[in-house]
Amino acid sequence: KTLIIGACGQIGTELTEKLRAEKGKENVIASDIREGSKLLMKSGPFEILDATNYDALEDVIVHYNIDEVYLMAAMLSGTAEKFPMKAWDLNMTTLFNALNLAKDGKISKLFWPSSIAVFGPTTPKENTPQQTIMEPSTVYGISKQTGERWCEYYHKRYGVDVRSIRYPGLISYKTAPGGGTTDYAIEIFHDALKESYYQSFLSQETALPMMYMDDAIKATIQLMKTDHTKIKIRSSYNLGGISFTPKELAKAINKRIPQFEIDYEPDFRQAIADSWPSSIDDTNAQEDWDWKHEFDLETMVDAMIEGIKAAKK
Ligand code: VAH
Repeated sequence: KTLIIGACGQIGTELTEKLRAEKGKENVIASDIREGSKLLMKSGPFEILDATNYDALEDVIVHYNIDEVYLMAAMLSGTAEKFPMKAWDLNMTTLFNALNLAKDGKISKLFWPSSIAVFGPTTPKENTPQQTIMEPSTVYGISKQTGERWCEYYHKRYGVDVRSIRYPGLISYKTAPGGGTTDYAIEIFHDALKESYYQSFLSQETALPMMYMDDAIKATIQLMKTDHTKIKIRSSYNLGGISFTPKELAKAINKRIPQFEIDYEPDFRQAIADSWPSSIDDTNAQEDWDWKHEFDLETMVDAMIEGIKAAKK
């Protein structure tokens, strides 16, 4: 059986939906620190769980006979700058608890999300390679870089089957964004449809690596299904997707909503975005587990606008 920690989050919500559709809802236990959407709560087993508590996590693993875990709980880049020590504790303690349960044979497979936030201002910005300079300047990025080092250590030293992806900014409409720097690319759609206006907290030329959520979920499940002999990277795989600036995104939205207007008022998150790459090379994911993203900027914009309109009905 599968346990999703952080199932009510931006990725967790859609990951739970997809895994329940694939594995049967009784085989996928959703958990989070608080309850989630009505859809999620009524579509299968749910546990209130603080995964920083080892005993509480172990109880759920034993009670449901869990063998694989998706650890999706974390504090994202924007919020983590406001609460550095809380972010470090949440992001690292949950990872150590999951890694130690795997080391002790209590679970057989673990997915843990990293992020392009592991790269910093000294990293080459264009087509950032899998192995390169990594001097992250955010608490969130530091926690993800350190987490990658521990995942690789636990795999090499104890044979733990932990798999990871460096997600780019993820764009979706089914849950509210969770305190990230790339969240402008989500908020912009809701505001464009509500009031044909959006004030961007990033400047117009800030290019960032992005991906539509359907592609990110597909990649996550595809990596977890891949035969372990094909997995060459046990820190975390680069995942590229698309790359665009707020200006390019606004232009694509204007084609669908001609009256839409945008202003730019960069806030503290501009410095975070400036420290990240603008595009990512994911050749290793393509070669090791046949990764290929499907949504480009235009199809992502259509999917978001249609999705938000449908959800309003
Ligand atoms: C954030 N959405 O903005 C997350 C992600 C690459 C960005 O890690 O913090």
